[in-house]
Amino acid sequence: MKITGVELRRVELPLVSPFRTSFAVEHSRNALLVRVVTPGAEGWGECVSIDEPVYSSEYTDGAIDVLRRFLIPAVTNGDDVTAVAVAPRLAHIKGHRMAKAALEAAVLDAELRSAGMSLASRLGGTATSVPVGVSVGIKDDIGALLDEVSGYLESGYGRIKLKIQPGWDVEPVAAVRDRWGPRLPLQVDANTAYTPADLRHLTRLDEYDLLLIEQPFDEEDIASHARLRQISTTPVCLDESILSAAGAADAITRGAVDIVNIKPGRVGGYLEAARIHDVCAAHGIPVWCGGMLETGIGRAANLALASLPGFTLPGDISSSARYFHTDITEPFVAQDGRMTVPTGPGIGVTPLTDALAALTTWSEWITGP
Ligand code: SMG
Ligand code: MG
Repeated sequence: MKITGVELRRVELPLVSPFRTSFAVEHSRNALLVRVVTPGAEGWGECVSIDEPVYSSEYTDGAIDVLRRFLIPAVTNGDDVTAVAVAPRLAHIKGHRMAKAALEAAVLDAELRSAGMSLASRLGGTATSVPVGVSVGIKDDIGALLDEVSGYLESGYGRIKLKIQPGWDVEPVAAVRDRWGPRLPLQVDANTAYTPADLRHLTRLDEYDLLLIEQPFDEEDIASHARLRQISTTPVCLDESILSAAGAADAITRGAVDIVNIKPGRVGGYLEAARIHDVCAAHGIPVWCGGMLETGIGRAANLALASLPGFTLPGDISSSARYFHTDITEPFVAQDGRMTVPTGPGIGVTPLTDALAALTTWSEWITGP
């Protein structure tokens, strides 16, 4: 497959309410889309970086720069390209996994649309629908938190994830347990907000029977996650620390992880994400699909990934309406805590022309030499 050109496009989707984590408060999602044009089909990918390098070292202006100067030229140099060849072609560029993932996703989508095969089938997915949960940001007070959780439970989500940070951890967890009881599937995510000095404090969460605690410590601090596993009964899940299948194998070997959150953007693409799934399955480690407030483009592809058999825990794949007034694709809707996996060729969805045009803030068309 030859690539005629690649379009980078920024879209701005205002959030229905601010989303606060231990590292930022987001008011709108400035998503970066990659559209790969080939003679046979077009393909779409979404770069999950955010505006500032506060979740990881990547940020969207940086992703645009590295795509434009280094990544896109490596696939538009006139040679035939296949999706499996994208990562090896980009391997000489260090890091920038989110940017690489978006480009690979777009090439993969174009390839699959030409072949008439769905991404779910390509990755080895088996489920036709997957369990999904919702991620709840940090609130000003417990009352506001309970109101928001209550709304999500009424909408039918089957699992709640609370964002936590020092000063907002035991109290919100206790309040949610108190209100909805021990059977509500509940988990927490700290986005690296704790230090090794907090190890003992975090064991206070054990009495609330959480599904997991996600990434309490720095992404490079594998040792503290291993230590927490030794002193706590709450399963430890890694997000930011896992950047590759080799890294997942290493964390498992070092006894640092019970469960892995797989985000295709964080690990360099859907093909590497599927390899992490395989490594975890081989070690009996359950996985689930993380989220980065994706538009319908990224959400569709995440559903395909989550249809693989090792994805046994609900993904951070909520309805479009959880974040956006208007999505750029037909909206995704969770029903009874599940979402349907798209079956059409490629990712199975395409942006709606009018919505895309209305939300676009910038675009650039890049062709080969
Ligand atoms: O897409 O629902 C979603 C977001 C889920 O909490 C979520 N993601 O660390 O897992 C995580 C956070 C990162 C969000 S930063 C954009
Ligand atoms: Mg996380």
